[in-house]
Amino acid sequence: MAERSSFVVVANRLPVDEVTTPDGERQWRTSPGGLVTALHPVLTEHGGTWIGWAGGTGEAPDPFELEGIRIHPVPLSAEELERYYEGQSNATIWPLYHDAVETPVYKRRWRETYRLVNQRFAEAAAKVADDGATVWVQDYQLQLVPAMLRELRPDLKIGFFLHIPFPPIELFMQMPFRAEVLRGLLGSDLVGFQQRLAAQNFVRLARHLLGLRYEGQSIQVDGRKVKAGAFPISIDTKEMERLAADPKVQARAKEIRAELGDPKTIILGVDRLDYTKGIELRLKAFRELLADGKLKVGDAVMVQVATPSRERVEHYQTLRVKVEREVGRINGEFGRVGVPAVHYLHQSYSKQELAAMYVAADVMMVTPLRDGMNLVAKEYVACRADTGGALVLSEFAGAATELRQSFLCNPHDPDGVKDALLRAVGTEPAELKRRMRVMQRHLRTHDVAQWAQTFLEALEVAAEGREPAPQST
Ligand code: ADQ
Repeated sequence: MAERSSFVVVANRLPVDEVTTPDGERQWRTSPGGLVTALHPVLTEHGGTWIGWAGGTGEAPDPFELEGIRIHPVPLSAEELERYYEGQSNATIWPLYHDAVETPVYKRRWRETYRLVNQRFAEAAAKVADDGATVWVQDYQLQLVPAMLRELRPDLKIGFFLHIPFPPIELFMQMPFRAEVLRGLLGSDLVGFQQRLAAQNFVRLARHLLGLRYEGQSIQVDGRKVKAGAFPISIDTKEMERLAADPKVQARAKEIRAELGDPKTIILGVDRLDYTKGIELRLKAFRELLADGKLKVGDAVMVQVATPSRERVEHYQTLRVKVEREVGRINGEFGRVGVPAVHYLHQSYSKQELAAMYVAADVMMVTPLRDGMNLVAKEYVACRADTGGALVLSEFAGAATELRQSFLCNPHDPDGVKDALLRAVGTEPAELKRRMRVMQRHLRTHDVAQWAQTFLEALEVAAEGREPAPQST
């Protein structure tokens, strides 16, 4: 039998990409990402395994080792990908958990496949986990895994972290298999959320839906205690600061400014092309400020990077059309030959190029209607060492709890967004630097490594204290 691991991560995606080398050879390499960076030390120290989907459909590659991490691919068929991932995960749960800003779609066959795929992930984890191992399950695609895994392996310490918001009871109650999802999560010893409010929604829901007792953030389930808590995720702050200070990145930032015609103000948006991110309302605020004469083309330019995302899901196709229409409208009305008002880039970029954009931008607009955290806001702050710059940030992003020195706005109020953008543009550089420094200091101590460590320590405590809870009467 293959060696087993004392630490296992279970996530929808593996942190690897398959690439073709110059001599035409297919090779795996780790994909850059905060989660893998944060967990890499823990994984290598414990001979850890990462279980997830490798991309592609059909048979999965055999397990292999890469940079000290054991990689355990889980297969998905084309139909499973459509039903479990695009359907149940991204057309049902994603919109529902984001305040139903788009109408969730409910389909029985999607739920059935979600269950089946979650069972496959749970079985893979049960197979590779050593006696008493720690298993950390990630995100909304795998909410049934904790209970399925506990059923198979009651000896394990099981943690779950939800990267997206957890909705209030009234919304959660819409979901047809709501009790099953909740019981799935309650299979954990510790359930982590981005926000305290989300953890509160969760414990209240446990009482409302299943009649379970709770004390503080601790729920009593079948004679066990399940803890809920807030663990706001963060970025690799040092790495981001290092990138921003890199002379090549600095030079590229200057070049970007020059390419944009050296305007007074560069306003930047960087998001996955997702309807939760508030891209349209940001464009609208910019258009109205141009129409009001409060901003002028040439003085101010907007750059909107919209990373391609979930392109086969209908909500996303509609959004793309709407955003591109709005960009066209603004440029049509306000642009001049060779001087567009908005530069729209539907592309992926390297971390270096993104850092150069952050360094070049005077104002960063992060205006989601709802967002678990929003790492782009944190990345921008980390890149602005000593240079100031302004962050316009939605109150509905998890990051708003921490980044209090940003220009906060309510994205549902167009005038509020316009006002925050104008204040950001008009604030004195000294004041901007002061605000940025406070936020930077926070990110230096609250980085992604600290996030992972805090969660894993809390999981240890939660699982240690797994003495039978008093039976509820
Ligand atoms: P996302 O919704 O994907 O994450 P976010 O937190 O902003 O949102 O992370 C996006 C990441 O992708 C950032 O690291 C950013 O640099 C990168 N990125 C964006 N555009 C890119 C581009 N064009 N090219 C390359 N990279 C790009 C979900 C939740 C969030 C939560 C995170 C982490 O929705 O609320 O903060 O998980 O928990």
